[in-house]
Amino acid sequence: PVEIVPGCLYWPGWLDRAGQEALAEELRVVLARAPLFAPRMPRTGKPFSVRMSNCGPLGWVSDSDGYRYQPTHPETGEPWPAMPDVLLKAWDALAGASLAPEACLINWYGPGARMGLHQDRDEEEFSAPVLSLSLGDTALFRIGGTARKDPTRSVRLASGDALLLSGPARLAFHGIDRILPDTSTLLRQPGRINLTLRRVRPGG
Ligand code: MD3
Ligand code: FE
Repeated sequence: PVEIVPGCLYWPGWLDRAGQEALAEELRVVLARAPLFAPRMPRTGKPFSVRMSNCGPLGWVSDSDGYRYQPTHPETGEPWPAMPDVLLKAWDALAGASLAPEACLINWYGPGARMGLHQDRDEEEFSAPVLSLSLGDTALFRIGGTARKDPTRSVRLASGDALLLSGPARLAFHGIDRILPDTSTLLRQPGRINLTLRRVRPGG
């Protein structure tokens, strides 16, 4: 892997085309049971441009009550579907000896969607890494340091790329500036899916 900033390891093309297609098919099954929802900003109620769902024991949601992890879908009330085995295998291969991931957040970016610079701090466990897998159109990803004003670097995240955030990068500011149109033929519609696998609660 390539180290983008300290603690941010990047594997371009970690999944080959067949692996990407297999994962996309697994996600169609997951999303049929846990449909994408439109999260809203806690204070303003403004919708995110990214749509979301989750799989695994816990899922990240955001509404007027705030950001949190919960075991059920905010609209169906059903438990999140199980994490596909290919995701657990990716975690085993890249996240080292960490305990199994508890949450996989599924972010769907349509052509105009973006995600502002932020830190991920809704977990109780920051010592475990976060693993990201990208599918579909390429994203312009930006990552800096633990202060918002720190300098940033940009990386194009393409379909099949993996990113592992640990140590000093776990609390780094990061975001998605834009999606580059017509950069992948994987998905049935223009856009991008990003998966983030995480531990949420401290483990034993
Ligand atoms: C750096 N997702 O879900 S993935 C998120 O492409 C999120 O959907 C973006 O930021 C996306 O919170 C970026 C790469 C990523 C994921 C988690 C991180 C970078 C990270 C956590 C800490 C630091
Ligand atoms: Fe994030």
